Amino acid sequence: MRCCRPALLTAPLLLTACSGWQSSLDPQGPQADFLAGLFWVFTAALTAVWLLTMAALIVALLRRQSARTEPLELDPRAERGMARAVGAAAALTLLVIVALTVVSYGAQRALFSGGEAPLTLQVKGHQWWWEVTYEDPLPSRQFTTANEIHVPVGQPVNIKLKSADVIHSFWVPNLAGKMDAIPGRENRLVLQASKEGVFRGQCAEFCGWQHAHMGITVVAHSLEDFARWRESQISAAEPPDDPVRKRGMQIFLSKPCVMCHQIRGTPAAGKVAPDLTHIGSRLHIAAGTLPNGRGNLAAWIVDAQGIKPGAHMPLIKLEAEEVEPLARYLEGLK
Ligand code: HEC
Ligand SMILES: [Cu+2]
Repeated sequence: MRCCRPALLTAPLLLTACSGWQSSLDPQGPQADFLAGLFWVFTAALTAVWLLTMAALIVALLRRQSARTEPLELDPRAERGMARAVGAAAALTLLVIVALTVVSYGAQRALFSGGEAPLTLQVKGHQWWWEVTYEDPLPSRQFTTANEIHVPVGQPVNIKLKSADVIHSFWVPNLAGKMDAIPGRENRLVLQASKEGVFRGQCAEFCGWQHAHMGITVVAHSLEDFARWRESQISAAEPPDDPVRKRGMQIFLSKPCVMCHQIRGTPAAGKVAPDLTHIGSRLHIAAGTLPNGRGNLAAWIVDAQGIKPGAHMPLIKLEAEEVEPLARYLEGLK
């Protein structure tokens, strides 16, 4: 494990998995950098305050006198000294609070400043998956996908956050802070990846039974790879060429699947569930719950409720021999 801070700090960092998978202490973009910086400034300042307080407490305990004189005799010089010490401590407290407020305000401003981003996405939270639409001035180049966001490295990406049902919260810790997705409202978040990689995110607002299975994956590519990916997503699904997959497509189109799911290029045009046009190209299925692959696709189709109880995909009656062609068809939708 690569560690990013001095040795003294490695223990807490090991606990929070400092590098790699879903950690705000391993920032991989400017927005996450600001937030991690803020975290370390606060941690350092508050540690110093705590240590000073404890030191003062120890000194006070050591200097404690057992008996008071009766009647109480006050030494005016000592009293003045103590009043000064309390005054200085109060001033220092105020100073620390004001300084931390200013630092935090500065980081907020930096986070929300960014001008026009070249790429704008709409991300809509659903119980319990994410709908992602890539905006384009040309309607024919706009497309929708699910649970996986691809972004070009080194470019700010503007995200418009919405919700279809309850409050969700979009959080990809390595790239940016949290932002709520609220029904009837549009929130904005900017994120940017500094290097290529796959970053995991998570719904961060309890949104019902399968809240914990509402992951999101962000894949950052070089500009050329991103352009290639985008073109492939804009295109409709390739019609299957082998007999098994052809049969899989017929099965899909003859089942209630089409009421909920869309596969562009076929009559399936449902809008209430993840777009499956290029499902075969995604890394995971069911919002990060399972790695993508023919076996898991088959398992999901046969028993979505066993894998993700409460998910809004019902049990659909299939014959045993229908499962394999269906899974092959979906797997081939690259
Ligand atoms: C009543 C609507 C509905 C029907 C009918 C339906 N699904 Fe789904 N499906 C969903 C929802 C909602 C999800 C997202 C579940 C989640 O992740 O919480 C989903 C998820 C999926 C996924 C994973 C998608 C992804 O991006 O991870 C696949 C594959 C899938 N369904 C295939 C099918 C097939 C094949 C059928 C027909 C046999 C079918 N579905 C029928 C609603 C439906
Ligand atoms: Cu959620």
